[in-house]
Amino acid sequence: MTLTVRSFLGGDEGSLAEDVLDGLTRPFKELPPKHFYDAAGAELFDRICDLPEYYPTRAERAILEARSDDIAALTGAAELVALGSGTAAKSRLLLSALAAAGTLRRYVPVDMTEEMIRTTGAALCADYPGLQVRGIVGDFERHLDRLGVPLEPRLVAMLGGTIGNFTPGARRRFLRHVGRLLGPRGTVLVGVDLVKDPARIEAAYDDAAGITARFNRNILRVVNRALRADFEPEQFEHVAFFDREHEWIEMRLRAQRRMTVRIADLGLTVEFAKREELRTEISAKFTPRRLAADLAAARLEPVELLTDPEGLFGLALARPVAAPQATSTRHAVAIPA
Ligand code: AVI
Repeated sequence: MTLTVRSFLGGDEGSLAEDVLDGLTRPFKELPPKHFYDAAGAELFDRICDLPEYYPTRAERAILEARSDDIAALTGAAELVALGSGTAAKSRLLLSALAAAGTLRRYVPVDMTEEMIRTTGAALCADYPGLQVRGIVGDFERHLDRLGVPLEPRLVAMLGGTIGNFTPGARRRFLRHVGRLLGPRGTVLVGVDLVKDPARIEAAYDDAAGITARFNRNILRVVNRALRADFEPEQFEHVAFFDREHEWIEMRLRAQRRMTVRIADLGLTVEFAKREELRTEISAKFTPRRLAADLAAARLEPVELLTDPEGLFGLALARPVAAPQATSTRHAVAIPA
């Protein structure tokens, strides 16, 4: 069995402190969404994925179930890099297709949780004989350069719609960075939630059971625990709305009353006015045109945009601009230039 795991998280403890200092001392307060995901946040997110209102997970899975063989044929990948690999449930669909096509040699999961990488890595080694698993414990926003030399052709997958949680500039920079790591024959597969009826999108981020509201407030619990702060999460109301101009969902936490919050480890006191809002997440929704513009800005060219039958979600396959053409038209939606 060839499972190796390297961790790059050692000196990164400062990231939350820096983000809190930066984000809570601005006139419009903001915290980056990556801090939702402690153990409780990850569990709440898993529950979100099963909610009737939250369509992205099911739609993306439907695409992977229907089209992984096509993705394997188009990419011919020997190496699958999964950014934010989690339990590898979706990666398995790609791994099986690549194994069936006879090209699969290496799987590189990148995730913040070492235990998850070790457990899933061991299971994958058992299920896919001969597979090398090289786990990277890290934050893919900061540790992308640790992927090492590609085993070509490399396929980098960023599933789940996580790319939508980046601000537009960061999103393009990130895609450009990924593009540089692909090698000449590499491809990137990005999960993108598509623009649709705003009511449907808003329901997905404000479910009837209140799980997303708990997930949203959890970020305050993370700050309380890690930085000895005294936020009262229940005193913040969950807000989720679709911003039609930017075509993104915004999640915010709205103070129910005037509050003074002490963050002991930072020696910081933060004032909230009654009804003041703290932005905790944007989740961009894509049109084919916007996607094409982002890919072009990242020096990537579209190969295909695969969608589910309802057209809710897309998987965009792209390659570096200079790479030779791969073609397929089956069930494809053209991405306008
Ligand atoms: C992880 N990410 C793609 C999710 C999303 O839909 O933007 C996070 C999420 N936030 C609320 N619900 C789910």
